[in-house]
Amino acid sequence: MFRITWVFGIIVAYVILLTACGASKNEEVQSGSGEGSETIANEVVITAKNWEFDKAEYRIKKGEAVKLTLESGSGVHGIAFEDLEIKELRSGDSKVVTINEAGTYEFSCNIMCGSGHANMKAKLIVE
Ligand SMILES: [Cu+2]
Repeated sequence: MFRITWVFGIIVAYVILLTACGASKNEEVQSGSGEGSETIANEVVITAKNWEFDKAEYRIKKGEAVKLTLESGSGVHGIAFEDLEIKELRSGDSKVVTINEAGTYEFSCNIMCGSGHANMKAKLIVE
């Protein structure tokens, strides 16, 4: 009998702990790539052309939903991030992302677009 009470006590404590953590974390985690339901605070338009991006650095705030759009100035390009889930964003594509960790995320063109392809790199700075 003592043992059952003890186990039950642990379960109750665990559930309370889970609920407490879940409530505070939820807001951050929820904002993934959902569309429509959340307000998009920011939009970042990355313009790719032969053979560079319009900026070397793009800045966003951590924890905020940002719509990333890739546009093409000339040529056919795409972008992929090394350290993010975004592995394929093509010209005309948009993706809503929320990055909760500050840092510098490098991306590069992921379509073999010609002689300057290897130079097509830029950074997304999350602060
Ligand atoms: Cu390329």
